[in-house]
Amino acid sequence: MSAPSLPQLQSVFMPAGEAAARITSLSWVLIIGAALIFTAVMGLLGWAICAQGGRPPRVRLWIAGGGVVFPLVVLAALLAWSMARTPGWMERPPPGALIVGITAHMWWWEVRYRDPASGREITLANELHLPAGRPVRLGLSSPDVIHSFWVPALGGKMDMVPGRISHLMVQVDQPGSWRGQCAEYCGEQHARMALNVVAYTPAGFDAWLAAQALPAAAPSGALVERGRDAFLTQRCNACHTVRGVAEEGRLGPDLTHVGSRLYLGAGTLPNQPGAMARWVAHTQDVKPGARMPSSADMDPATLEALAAYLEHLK
Ligand code: HEC
Ligand SMILES: [Cu+2]
Repeated sequence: MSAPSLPQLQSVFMPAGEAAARITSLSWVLIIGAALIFTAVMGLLGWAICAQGGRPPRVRLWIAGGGVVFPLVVLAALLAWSMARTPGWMERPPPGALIVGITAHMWWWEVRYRDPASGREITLANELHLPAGRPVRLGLSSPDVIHSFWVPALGGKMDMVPGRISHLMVQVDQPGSWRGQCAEYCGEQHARMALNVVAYTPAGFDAWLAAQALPAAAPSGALVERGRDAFLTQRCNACHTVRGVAEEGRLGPDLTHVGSRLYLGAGTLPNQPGAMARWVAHTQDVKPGARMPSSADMDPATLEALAAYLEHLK
């Protein structure tokens, strides 16, 4: 389970799996076909403009052929071809599929797994970790406004509508990492609502999941211990859960393993040294409107301890 690199690429033209590749080839057919038809229509238009005066020959044939028969044939062929290429396994998950729940919030993603050992729920934020070569069924929902799940390399895009659960099957062929983004305007920080996908080998995924299933790491050293106490005295637990420490907070991301996250704030800050303190003290400068208050007047010693504690939660 090597450390994943920060995913940058976000392109439908680099599909990560079979279903996505089908959508990409369909896109190419549409783009090239539309370009050819556009060129032909412009050519005809030029011809009509140049040949001023007089009726062109066989007007009815052009109108009926170009206006009715041609679009009917092209659209019917496209419909049949795209239906034939839509995988039949979209409706029912194949046996052995991994089930992952994703809830879109303003403006971050909550991602839930079941621990196969204990059956308990494992919750993380803004990252979707997958085993390569295994089908994954996503259950998608939203408690607030309409968001849209879109990781271009995985193909497909699915609206996340309040009060409804939608499903999407995804599968990647190889380990790697890709970037996704909320694709339905959802308010002030819609642009900072990124989702990163990381795929492992099957064994690497099992190791990752087992590590995520563990409760928060016990503090090692006085600074980190003070940081854990500050997490409680500063009432961070009103909104955040750290499994094994405080488990009631549900308004913000689960922080049990926040130290292992690639980014903070849904792609806003790379999770480098210093990022935790900056996020906590200056939340509203870093991500204005985010539903977490800044702690700008926290005393520096407490902030340092708190940041050390959060970084320690690998
Ligand atoms: C009113 C609820 C609330 C309180 C109180 C709160 N947070 Fe947050 N926190 C949030 C929300 C909501 C987010 C997600 C913001 C976003 O990305 O848009 C968040 C995000 C974070 C993140 C980034 C997590 C990630 O994976 O992106 C960290 C770290 C964090 N909070 C730490 C703290 C600490 C430390 C405190 C106490 C000083 C605290 N929070 C207090 C609601 C809260
Ligand atoms: Cu959104």
